[in-house]
Amino acid sequence: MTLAAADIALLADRLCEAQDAAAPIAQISDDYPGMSADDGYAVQHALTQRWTDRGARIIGYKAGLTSQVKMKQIGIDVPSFGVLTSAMALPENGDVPTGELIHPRVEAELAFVMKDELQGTDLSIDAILAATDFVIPAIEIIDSRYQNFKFDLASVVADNSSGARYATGGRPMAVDAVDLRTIGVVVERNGEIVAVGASAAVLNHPARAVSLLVGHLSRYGRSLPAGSYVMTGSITEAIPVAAGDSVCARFQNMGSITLRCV
Ligand code: OOG
Ligand code: MG
Repeated sequence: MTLAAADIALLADRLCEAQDAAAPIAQISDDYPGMSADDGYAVQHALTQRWTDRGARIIGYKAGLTSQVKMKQIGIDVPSFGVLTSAMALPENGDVPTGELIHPRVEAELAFVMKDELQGTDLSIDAILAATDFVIPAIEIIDSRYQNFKFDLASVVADNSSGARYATGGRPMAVDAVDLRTIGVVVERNGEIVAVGASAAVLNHPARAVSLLVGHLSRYGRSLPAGSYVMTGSITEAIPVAAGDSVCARFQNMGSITLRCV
């Protein structure tokens, strides 16, 4: 199915309003059952334009559903991509504004900062690493705009792959200073360990998520610009948080990020 331009605009408005009001809606494919993932990305694109029209800048991109635990948690076995804007960035060790969110969940991820522009499909891990400036620990706060965090692929990509906020912290590392497959991660909520994982959980190597993202952008005639900040997907299952919680993601040899939910 290919959505009409008027429907794309209407759905982007619906998602934009749900996010602004922190009020959940039914997944949009309920009203458009034949909707494809491409339709979802068309809605995401229109949604992104609403944000940039308001003055947000695109800082980079996120890949999601790149680990088995996440695919199982959500019930979708295809990676989904989204944009990261300046309006979503939280300061290091900052506050998560839960009043602006519906049902936030926290994810521990590795982020890549790119030094060269990339385009093309099936780029090798070596090609991705050669174009990477450094990697750094990250936390993503996802927040589906859909009731009960329930959605199919078309609906979640339309909703910018549940992207809501993100924070970066810890130590930046050159790609040849670490084995990017074996970084252990521990997620704590209020001092209690709630998830553990290792970075190979992301497609056996998180650089593969960057390669898939570049392939995705290339399909739409775009590229991954130099300087982009790329989140590669949660290493563990996502952890629900509420006001009053403190969360900490510890990355082996790379430091930690702590956020307070207010
Ligand atoms: C979709 C976004 C998943 C990740 O890191 O796997 C994601 C969702 O789970 O709502 O960001
Ligand atoms: Mg994520």
